[in-house]
Amino acid sequence: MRTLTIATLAISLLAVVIAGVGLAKWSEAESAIAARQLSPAASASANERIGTSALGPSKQTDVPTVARDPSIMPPQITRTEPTTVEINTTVKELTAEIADGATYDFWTFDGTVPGPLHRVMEGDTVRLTITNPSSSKTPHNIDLHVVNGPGGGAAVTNVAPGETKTFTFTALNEGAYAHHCAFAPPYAHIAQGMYGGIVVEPRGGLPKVDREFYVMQGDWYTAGAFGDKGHQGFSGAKALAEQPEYFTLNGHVAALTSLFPLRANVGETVRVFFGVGGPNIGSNFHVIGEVFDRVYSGASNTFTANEETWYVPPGSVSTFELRLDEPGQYLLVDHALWRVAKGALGVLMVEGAWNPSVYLRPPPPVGASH
Ligand SMILES: [Cu+2]
Repeated sequence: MRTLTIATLAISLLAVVIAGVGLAKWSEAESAIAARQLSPAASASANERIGTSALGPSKQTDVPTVARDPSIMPPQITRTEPTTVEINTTVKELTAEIADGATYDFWTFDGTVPGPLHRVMEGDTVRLTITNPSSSKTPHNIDLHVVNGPGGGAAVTNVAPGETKTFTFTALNEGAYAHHCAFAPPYAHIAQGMYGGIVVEPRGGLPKVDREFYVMQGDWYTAGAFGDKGHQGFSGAKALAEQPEYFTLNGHVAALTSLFPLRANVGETVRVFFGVGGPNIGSNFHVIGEVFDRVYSGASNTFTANEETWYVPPGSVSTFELRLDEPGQYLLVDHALWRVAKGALGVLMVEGAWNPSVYLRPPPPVGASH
């Protein structure tokens, strides 16, 4: 599978800057990405705290990756009357690459990390059916943070391999919410990738936007070090110490850079549902070179206007809206920027005409050909 490394992306983006297309606040990302080039001695020193295991060869994969395309979205709600919505979700335990040349045993909802984004309206009755195929190795369930009731659904959805269960809830509260597997120990199931989002829109739906995206950050505790090739097992010691080797935006280190970069056009309004599966580490979500026009962690009418960086804790989804004013490449980062060196990076590619009234570029050097 062809994937650019983060360092390669950094170099290509730097070339874009030199070419004069421009990338605001580049130095922030550049310095964080440069951390990727730790000296062997520095890497060894960092690894000594928790330890790393030598890896066996990569396993045969069931799918190349579990990375989720952030542009695959359920349609926006336009109706005004509540209805009954059926949600069917199937557990899939899959071996796939978490980074180039490094395989991992994922547990997922419906084969991707995060699982699909579900979308209902305030007041809807939701009938959710979860299936755990007989090929699975372990039981699972689903806890949806939008549910009002013990366990958020987990208590009545325990499914052993080969079982299917259904429960019904009413979506009382507008907002965007996380869901996850809570089968004991829940932190282990989340650490394997079992999380996703559900949006409860107000009656009549959220304001129309030109594009929507769905992104969830996760932290990963692998036996080997970041970048090692081979099969990465799960390290409980690193998880307990909250020392992840990898961060991902959508289930693969390169998911939102080379696999599925976000794409939009100048003048468009964009809504990003950004969540954190965790299990341990929240995200300080920031888009380098843009200001969020509206951010809301709860109901849409509680929005904060004009925000730069917004903390999204583990087990939560917040909504970010922005209007795109200039073309270029905008990096999505966790602004605890060392995490970029471990994979907490995406890119939004924006095409269209330059608007010098918003961002005036310096003239090219004398003698330059352009
Ligand atoms: Cu599970």
